[in-house]
Amino acid sequence: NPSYWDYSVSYGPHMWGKIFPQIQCKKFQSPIRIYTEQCEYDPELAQHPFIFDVDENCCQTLENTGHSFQVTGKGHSHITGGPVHDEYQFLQFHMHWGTNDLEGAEHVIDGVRLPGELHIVTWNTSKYKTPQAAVTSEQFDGIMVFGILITIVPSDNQEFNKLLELFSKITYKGEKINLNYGTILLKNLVPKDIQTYYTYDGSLTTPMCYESVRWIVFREKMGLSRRQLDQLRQLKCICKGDNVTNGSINQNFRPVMPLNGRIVYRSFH
Ligand code: B30
Ligand code: ZN
Repeated sequence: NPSYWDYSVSYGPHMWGKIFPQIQCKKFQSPIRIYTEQCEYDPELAQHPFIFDVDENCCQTLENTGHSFQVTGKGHSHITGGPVHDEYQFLQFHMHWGTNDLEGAEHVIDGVRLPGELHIVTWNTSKYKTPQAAVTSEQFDGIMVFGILITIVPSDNQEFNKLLELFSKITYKGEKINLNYGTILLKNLVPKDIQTYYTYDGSLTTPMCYESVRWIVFREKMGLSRRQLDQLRQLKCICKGDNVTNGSINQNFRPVMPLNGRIVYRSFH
């Protein structure tokens, strides 16, 4: 398959530009390195606080996409505030992690690479008719992705455990289940402080790497235990029955991309 990609040596991030020549020419890619001291403090951001008005019914399916797990939703959410003055709606969340605890996050902040990063993807319902139109718009207001970095803590994250308990049903690529009303509460995965963040214009971190993203990287992190991170590494990037020895998704992050003169703003002093 000429449009196949993954995170391996042959089909991974360093080959994406060869597999999809369009990606090679793009200049405003994600993820990036962020240095707090080099960011520009934008006092305007505090004038438009984020409001996450998300319904309990917002998370509807859980699937193994072959490159991560993904919880998808529909309707039932209104996300406003922040740098773009439009209304956004929850689309999906997924995560990136590594083979070990020293890697996995996509954004590197002040030189530190954390073991994982959760991405909450929302699309601009004020300007676009469909999520697809927003994702492929190549306009930085198309989608807003909220990045939440993961740190290791001694005890389990209880809300995240509800998700991990269902992983036995989505071990293989393509497996998908419906979530009962209220099984996963998006509200409980969002940090307490959503007003302290970094923000910049960038791209999807997976092919086709469309430059349609206003990134929001929260300063507050999410704690997961070592055991919980190990459970993520058990998910498989192969289909059930495929004759492959390992096939685990044990590394699904893209390396940092050049800033190319972009300014990263911060909402805090
Ligand atoms: S990320 O947050 O920058 N990692 C998409 C959204 C956010 C990110 C990456 C990708 C996205 O919407 N991709 C297009 C849709 N996908 C299907 C999917 O959502 O599961 C197509 C694909 O990539 O083959 Cu994976
Ligand atoms: Zn992502």
